Amino acid sequence: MNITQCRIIELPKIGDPRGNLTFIEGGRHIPFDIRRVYYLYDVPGGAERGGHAHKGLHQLIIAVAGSFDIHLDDGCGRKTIHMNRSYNGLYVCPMIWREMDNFSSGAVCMVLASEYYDETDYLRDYEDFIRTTKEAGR
Ligand code: T46
Repeated sequence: MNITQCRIIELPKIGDPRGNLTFIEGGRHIPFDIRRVYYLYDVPGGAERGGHAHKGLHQLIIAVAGSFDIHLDDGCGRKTIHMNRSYNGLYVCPMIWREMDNFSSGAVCMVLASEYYDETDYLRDYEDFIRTTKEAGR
């Protein structure tokens, strides 16, 4: 899998004078079934999150409030995406190194994930990640 498969998915948005509503249905709006939801919040200014890849996890990352940057790296190419829309989700496929920074005050990063938490799914060392991508034939 490579970075070209990581893309912004525009989610349904129901506009209303009372406020907007966005919904997500697993397997329908996103290309996997949802097993886990988690979110980052109260992120201090200047903090960085991520700094790892997942071997098999599919994710949708959403800035439900505020904004932040995500830097993606598949071992061959890199791209940075600024997340600042509550109705946009960034689909991240397996074997993508990601780093997140530039969190605005009050930012909330919600992640929908295809699997339960499993530390053995993580590659937390960049050299290890590069070695694994090479072994996989890229
Ligand atoms: C990603 C970014 C956006 C759990 O116990 N359960 C969980 O579901 C998760 C995600 C984490 N944890 C524990 C494991 C660590 O002891 O919470 C601690 C911090 O987790 P992690 O280092 O994974 O946190 P981030 O913010 O660097 O990364 C997480 C996701 O792992 C990652 O896939 O894209 O959020």
